[in-house]
Amino acid sequence: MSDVTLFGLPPSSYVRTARMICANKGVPHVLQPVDFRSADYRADHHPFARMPALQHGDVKLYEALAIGVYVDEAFDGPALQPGDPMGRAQMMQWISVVNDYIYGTVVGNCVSERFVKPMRGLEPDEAKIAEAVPVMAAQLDVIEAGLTGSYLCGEALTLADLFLAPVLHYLAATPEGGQLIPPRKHLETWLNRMRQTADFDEINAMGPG
Ligand SMILES: N[C@@H](CCC(=O)N[C@@H](CS)C(=O)NCC(=O)O)C(=O)O
Repeated sequence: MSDVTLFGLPPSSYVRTARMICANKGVPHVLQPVDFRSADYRADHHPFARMPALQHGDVKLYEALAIGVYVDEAFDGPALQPGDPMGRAQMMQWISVVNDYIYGTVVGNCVSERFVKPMRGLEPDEAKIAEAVPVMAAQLDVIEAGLTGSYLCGEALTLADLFLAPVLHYLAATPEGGQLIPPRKHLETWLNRMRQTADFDEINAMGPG
């Protein structure tokens, strides 16, 4: 039995990424809900007050990519990183794309407006969402063009897919995603393929987690 603990809240897409990495590696984990703004959490797990963080014995890590590389390399199971330099660089490129471009637009400007604000009793900012639509369309076009195989880096599932999937699964549940995703057939097929991966439905359940 593994003793991996992930710290975070279930709706967080980066927590979902870390959980999907564990699930697809075949590493059991416990999800420990946190008050990510608390002084204790900052001191013990994440000095930047974000989620996820990981603890495995004496190992403590934060940042989803660091967690993903650790879980992939410290445990037996299917490799979640390409073995060749170009493949690995391509995987890192996609992860940077998710972190630096996709997450901010899709989660920051659309998903948060559609799901998080209403949960707090606030109205979504329709102008902000409308402004994000063409930006998301252009970003999704890049992914659509890049999806020449079954996964972002060819025929094997990698960490890159596990960074992107929770974000686009959220987007798909918005009216904007309902318009933007279906015409992009490679992307839609990929997302449906990702929905078949280990524990996807449990980890990516909609609604307040
Ligand atoms: N660079 C971090 C980003 C993590 C992150 O932004 N997580 C979000 C949840 S999806 C968070 O902690 N948000 C809390 C906040 O923004 O205050 C990583 O890769 O782990």
